[in-house]
Amino acid sequence: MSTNARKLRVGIVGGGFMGQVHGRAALVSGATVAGAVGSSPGRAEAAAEATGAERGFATLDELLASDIDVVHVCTPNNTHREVTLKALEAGKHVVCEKPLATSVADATGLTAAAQEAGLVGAVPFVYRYHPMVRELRTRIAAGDAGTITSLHGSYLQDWLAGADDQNWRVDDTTGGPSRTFADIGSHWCDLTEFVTGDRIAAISAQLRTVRAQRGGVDVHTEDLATAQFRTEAGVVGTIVVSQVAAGRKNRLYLEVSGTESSFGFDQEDPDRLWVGRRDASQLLTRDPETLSPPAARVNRLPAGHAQGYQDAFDSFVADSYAAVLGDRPDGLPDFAAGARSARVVDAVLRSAAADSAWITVDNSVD
Ligand code: SOE
Repeated sequence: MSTNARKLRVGIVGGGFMGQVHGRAALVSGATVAGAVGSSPGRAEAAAEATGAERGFATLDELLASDIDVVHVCTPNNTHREVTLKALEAGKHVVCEKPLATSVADATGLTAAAQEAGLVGAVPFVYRYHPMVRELRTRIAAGDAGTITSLHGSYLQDWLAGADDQNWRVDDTTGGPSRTFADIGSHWCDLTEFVTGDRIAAISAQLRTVRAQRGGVDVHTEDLATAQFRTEAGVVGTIVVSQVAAGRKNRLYLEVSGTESSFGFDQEDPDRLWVGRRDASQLLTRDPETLSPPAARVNRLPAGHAQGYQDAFDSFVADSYAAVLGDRPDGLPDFAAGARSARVVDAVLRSAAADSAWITVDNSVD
């Protein structure tokens, strides 16, 4: 990964789980985490402690008035637009948690705002940064799959399986109109499009809310979704995403089937890539000696030293900072990727609302 020519100063907005992940990645990337903002002025110091920041700022405005280069937006989804716009207006580059915004119009608007301001906007579709994902992408680009015949997989979690499990993501006023698909289905779709270089063209989806109430409060967001889709190249696929699948913690699985080779990637076993062939299938392990150059570029540790989620996040943040410093790192998920994801999520919602009608995804924009 590229090293910073200059020490960037960054601020983190939000001190929850994701704020902490961003803070660690910023420190690993050599940046100074100059400040953090919490959910209220009284939470400023707690946010600073949680994210490893030098100090807490009572308000976003105070953070933006300081000499930071980059803002990490790790707040509930309904605030992404406002916080990101303010940061861009203050001339700061932005790393904004996904979903970039809760509507296509807002996500598109933020993409345009970053472009017009000449500032970097990055969205952490971090599974792109597992070396074995880059290996898969390289092999597909080289034609190793032959003709891709189908795409399938799932993204399953169980942290909202309980009747009273709660989180701000459950509430559509803070999380947005889609929960499970926008939160994790978005990762799966981004990853699939990233490794295949092919885009989802049309989708037919079903949503289910298994827990109609949580803690006595009505739930308006989906606990799970299933979808079938076809791509621009005419490949067919299916996906199941759920946050109520007991026993599955954060299991994203993607299988690409081809006439020559098939590939299977499991986010909970990210140092391996299954390569299926009719005669001799293989389980490739992450070994920098044998990785293709694009995969080796995001490799962090020697063979046999397990790499995982935080490492992928560290590589993503390192690339975001490299972009801030003028590089064009290959495969950095930018705001356009966030807006693209919003269009896919929107198609899922519209399909489900129309009894699983096929909805065309707007692919007229990049
Ligand atoms: C919660 O569902 C969550 O933290 C997501 O928001 C992340 O994007 C995913 O990587 C893990 O799960």
